[in-house]
Amino acid sequence: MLYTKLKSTSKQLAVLIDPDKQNKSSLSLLIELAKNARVDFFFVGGSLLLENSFEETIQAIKANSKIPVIIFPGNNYQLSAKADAILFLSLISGRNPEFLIGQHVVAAPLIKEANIETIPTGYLLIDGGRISTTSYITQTVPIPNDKPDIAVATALAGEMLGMKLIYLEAGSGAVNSVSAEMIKAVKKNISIPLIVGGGIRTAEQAEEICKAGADIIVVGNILEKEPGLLMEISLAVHSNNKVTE
Ligand code: 1GP
Repeated sequence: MLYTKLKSTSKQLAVLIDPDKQNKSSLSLLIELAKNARVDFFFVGGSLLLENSFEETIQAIKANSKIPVIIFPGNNYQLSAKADAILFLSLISGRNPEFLIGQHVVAAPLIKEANIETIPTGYLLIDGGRISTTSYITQTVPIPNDKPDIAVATALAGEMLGMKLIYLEAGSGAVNSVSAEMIKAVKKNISIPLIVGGGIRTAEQAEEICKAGADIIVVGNILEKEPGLLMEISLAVHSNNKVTE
């Protein structure tokens, strides 16, 4: 069960792969860098995919590494039996029924058929300083970044509804990542693992976000431009584990 690994007390790093943004050679390079940097998970998906390379991407990762692959779906088309698990995301910061339950109804029988681990995840979109693709596609308004109370109440409701993870998302390529203040407030109030992503570009940011209480850090966009940053970001995340390991 991957959920057991997701809820480990160690800080962990997930690399988000948007299949549209990778070609064969950039993907192989990223996989090798991820292995060297001891990345904990690959997340695969995107709010909007224009090319049909989702399955192929997962296959390439599975063929070349043992790092678990978790589907981070933008919609119910993003499904593959080759993945190890899927984040069954409900966009609980929004009020669009399609992304709260609609897509899930369509996907559920297909996920059952694919027989992969399903991890119910409360997905909260936080204002990252510009309109994100996720916000536009889902037609939902993000939680203002200076309103930690709204994030806390929403995350709590997610946990009370039985969700197993909370994901604070500033949006891919966000100008501002989720604030330390909001992360601290949410972490203090929930007892399930907290994932934070969107706009994390440096090791310092990753470290600050871990220290604020994130359990799993997600980095995507910057690695498409500067894959070489992966090692230092990974060291920053994993250095938080030294005392307990
Ligand atoms: C987006 O949280 C992820 O869904 C990662 O964001 O691409 O900005 O790293 P970036």
